[in-house]
Amino acid sequence: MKSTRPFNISKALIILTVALFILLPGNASAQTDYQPSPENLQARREFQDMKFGMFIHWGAYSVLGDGEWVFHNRKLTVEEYNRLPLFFDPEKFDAHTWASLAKAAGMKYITITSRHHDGFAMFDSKVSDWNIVARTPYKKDPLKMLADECHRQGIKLFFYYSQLDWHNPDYYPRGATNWPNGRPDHGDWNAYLDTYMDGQLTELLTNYGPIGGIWFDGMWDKPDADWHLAKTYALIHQLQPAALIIPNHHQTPRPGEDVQTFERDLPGQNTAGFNTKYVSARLPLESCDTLNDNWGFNIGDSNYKSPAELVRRLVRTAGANSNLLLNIGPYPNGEIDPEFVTRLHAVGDWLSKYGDSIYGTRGGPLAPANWGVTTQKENKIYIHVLDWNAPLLALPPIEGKIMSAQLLIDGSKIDVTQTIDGVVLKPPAPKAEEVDRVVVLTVAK
Ligand code: FHN
Repeated sequence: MKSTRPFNISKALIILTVALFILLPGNASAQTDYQPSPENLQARREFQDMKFGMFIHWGAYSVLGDGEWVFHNRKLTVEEYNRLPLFFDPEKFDAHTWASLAKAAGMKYITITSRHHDGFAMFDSKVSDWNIVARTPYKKDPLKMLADECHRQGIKLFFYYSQLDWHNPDYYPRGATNWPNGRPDHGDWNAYLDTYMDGQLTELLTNYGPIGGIWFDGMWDKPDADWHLAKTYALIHQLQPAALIIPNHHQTPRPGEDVQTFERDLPGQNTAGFNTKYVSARLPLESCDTLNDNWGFNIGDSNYKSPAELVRRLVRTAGANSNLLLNIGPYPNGEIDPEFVTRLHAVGDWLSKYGDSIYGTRGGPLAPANWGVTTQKENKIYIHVLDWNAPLLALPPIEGKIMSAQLLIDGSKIDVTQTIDGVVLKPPAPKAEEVDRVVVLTVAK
């Protein structure tokens, strides 16, 4: 029906002003006119196909073996924390070993902290000498070595970048995690974003070859600040159009962002309490979690998840149409805890047999349930039976005629009945050591 209300000129002016403001660079509302390039759209699809990545939290903080928040948790001053890099000397770091471990685990990408909230750059930065090359006895750039090795081994490398900074005086006004650590009560916020942060991002996007993207974290420290997102996002997309912007701000995705990520949660569940329940139907999804309880190396944390838990987590994540980014915190000397290594190998062994039901798939036609989840690829539907002991499994209706049902592990035929009311499967009894009975349905298209 046509509106009979008179045209309200002042309302129109407000709308126009807001629209102009949003479109101006340097605004918090992100890259509103962003049209992902064809390379970016292709990179998003490839990202979804990869399904499993290695998250690495590693920095000067690893030396204290007390997690990546140690600067904040111990309420150290900047002067005190400045001593830490003096004895950070990761002489056992070997990029080949790290990338090979990711590969053996069946992981297709690595996301590593290029700098965490302590602001300490783990790369050769000319923007500030608060970095591993200038301040440590090691004097080398591990990210360069890792980038080169990842390129050699065909692993995509993403850089985690903390927008929150506990060290730089220009991170001012301070945010929710602020404590008096000796920084002056003034600072140049615009310089922090436009010169420091964008300067370092430019380095990361020009000195390390093609990278997978930037994984942002820390905006939640100052949720109402103007983060100049439009400017920063445009810079990244201009430097490397295929690079994906993955923001861990725990909010609804904004224009210019390429992946929606969730922390310690399956998309939409918000069991962690700080994630949004909104799940994008448009963007690839990712969920990150720790292999034990910590992100950065914590010497007192032996609460490792078992291989079966890890596999189930991966399967449930894929069933939720999402990638899993699984974290390890290497030792300060560059070695990786053998407990991580054995568990990652076990997941890799499982993937070498069941990978068809994970890689390249999307969430399947049935909603995740207690019994399990589904994934799908072309004309195959993978039924992941995770927790079901009865002889018959009754499922809701599945579209398309089911031509066959087979166990993925050995191709043996499974009895299947399909009616308009649903599908009934007769899977074999679970084996003691089996974490996931995968039944492959081939569906006529
Ligand atoms: O504070 C960080 C934390 O140290 C870690 O990096 C995780 C990884 O998702 N993100 C932040 C909390 O949201």
